[in-house]
Amino acid sequence: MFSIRHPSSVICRPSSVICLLSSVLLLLASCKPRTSPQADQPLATESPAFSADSAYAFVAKQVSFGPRVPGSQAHGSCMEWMVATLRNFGAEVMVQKGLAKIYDGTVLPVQNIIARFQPEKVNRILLMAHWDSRPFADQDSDPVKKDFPIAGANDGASGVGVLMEIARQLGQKPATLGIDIILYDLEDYGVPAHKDIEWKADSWCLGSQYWAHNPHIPGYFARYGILLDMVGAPDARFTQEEVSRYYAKSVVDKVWNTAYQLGFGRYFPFDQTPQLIDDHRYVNEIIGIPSIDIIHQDPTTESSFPTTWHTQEDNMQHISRETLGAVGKVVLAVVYVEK
Ligand code: AHN
Ligand code: ZN
Repeated sequence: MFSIRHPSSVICRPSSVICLLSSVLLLLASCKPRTSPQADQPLATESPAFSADSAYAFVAKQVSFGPRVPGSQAHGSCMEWMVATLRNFGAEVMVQKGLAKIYDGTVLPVQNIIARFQPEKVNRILLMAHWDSRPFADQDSDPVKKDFPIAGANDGASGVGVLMEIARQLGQKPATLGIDIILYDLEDYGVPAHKDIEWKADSWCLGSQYWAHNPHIPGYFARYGILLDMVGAPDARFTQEEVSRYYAKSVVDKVWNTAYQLGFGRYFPFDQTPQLIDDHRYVNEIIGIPSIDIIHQDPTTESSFPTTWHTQEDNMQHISRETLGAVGKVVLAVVYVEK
């Protein structure tokens, strides 16, 4: 027989200070809040096959325009491509145009892309991502690189790429519910960290704030919303973020249990991570549609985001077909199970 020992007792001599420290760290790590999987989540039997290759190609296509910085030619060309492609997949597409004030007071146009499948249906699900890319690489370790815009392969393009592939599938085989896909502009124009300017929460997510105050249909509602943000890294871990848990716990449970049952538990651990500012926050707070964020948070980095976040390393070299596929298959399964 053997007894269960605390793991640190295996490797430690009790007198060592370092050892004590590492035991405390181990203990803390093992105490991080977790929920647990439920294996009775109903699974869609008729959910179509999500193509990870296709999603990857949609990410690469966006990046090929160059950084989609609001006001740039790449931004305009990418928008034309997204609108035409979504129309081609059978969606009813509109571009919501407005104005928003960025952190320094400059007023910029907002262009939110709204693609509706089966717009006549009353019961709807809202899927979201942001399509703009950050004008600065303010988290890059190289000061020379900070003033240049990022490729945003993960931060922006990955979420849009997965939603474009979902749109392609919805066009071929309609879901039972109506689906709205909103691609928000101006998510990533928040206060630059490398300038001496005070950080302001509301300087982010200007496109979603605009939409939440001016929905494309007065009184618009959906059963729930799912936001995809930074869903392309090879080592991505999608943890249960606090705003999502607070406003939409049942959606969090549904998505994480579906991932577990489809065998994607490695990407969707049942770990709880702190709140963050992202587009879902305004959809929850202003419109009241219970919405979650599927976002890669990394508790080991100072920013809490992946190491390529807001750096020049956020490029196609750090995009994984497998991760895009895991996210796409989970979201498709969730969408197609709804009646
Ligand atoms: C914060 O920086 C607190 N939130 C930003 C969320 C984000 C930026 N997602 C992508 N880029
Ligand atoms: Zn960003």
